[in-house]
Amino acid sequence: MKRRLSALVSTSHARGYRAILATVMVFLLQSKVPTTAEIVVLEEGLDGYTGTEDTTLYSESENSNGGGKYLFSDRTAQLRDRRALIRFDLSGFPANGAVQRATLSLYVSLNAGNFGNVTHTLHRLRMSWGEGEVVAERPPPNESPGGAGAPAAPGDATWRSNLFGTSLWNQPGGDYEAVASATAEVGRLDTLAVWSGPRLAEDIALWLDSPESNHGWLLRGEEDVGQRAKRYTSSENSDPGARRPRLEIEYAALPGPFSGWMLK
Ligand SMILES: [Ca+2]
Repeated sequence: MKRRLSALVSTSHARGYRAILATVMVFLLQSKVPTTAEIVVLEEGLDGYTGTEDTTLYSESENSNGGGKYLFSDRTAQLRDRRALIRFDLSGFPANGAVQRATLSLYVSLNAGNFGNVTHTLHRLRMSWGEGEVVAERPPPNESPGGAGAPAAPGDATWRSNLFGTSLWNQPGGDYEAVASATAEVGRLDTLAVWSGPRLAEDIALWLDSPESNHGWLLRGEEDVGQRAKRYTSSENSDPGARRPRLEIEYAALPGPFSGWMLK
């Protein structure tokens, strides 16, 4: 059964209830009382959800594209690297939820040379960053899809800055966990790229326990061969047929009076 976020749950309450939940879950599992599986779907604009932040880092400049309708990842034909950042606000997640599975899907709207089977990895970010309102796409006659970005505004994330004009990453290109949380073989134009696996679910569980550590993920390619860059639709995209970034979280929910939906 699918349910979607419709109200915020107090973080402090959530922590307290989660501790109780852990104890009760152990009891239920030992006593073989069935729990129900639920799925939360987070997608910008879906059922009023507005918690997605996403942008692109450009290796050759201090450009950004936080307000643009596309995200970019991997190496271009000019041997310039792009990395996408994406974060979902989880503050409305049910307090009775024990995360079992997480899946991120992104829609491929263009790829250089239309190469398929390009490996892109998601890495948990270790530092906060800013999504500004810069829009890099330009209409005709100087049309541009935004692949080179546009000059950053204060507070934007760029290749060197987590917050442009205020602070820098410790490592240019973003501070992230070296071990990938998930890997996907990304296909061609008009396909969905899907990341999942236990480490992705562990990231979600970590962020639910420590909301201040939720800086989202960095998406990068292998960056070893040119013309492998992919263009994905961002959370600002409203093109017909395109789909915004979607995070689905499957969790075990306690039945009866312990239901987190009662905490609204
Ligand atoms: Ca954005």
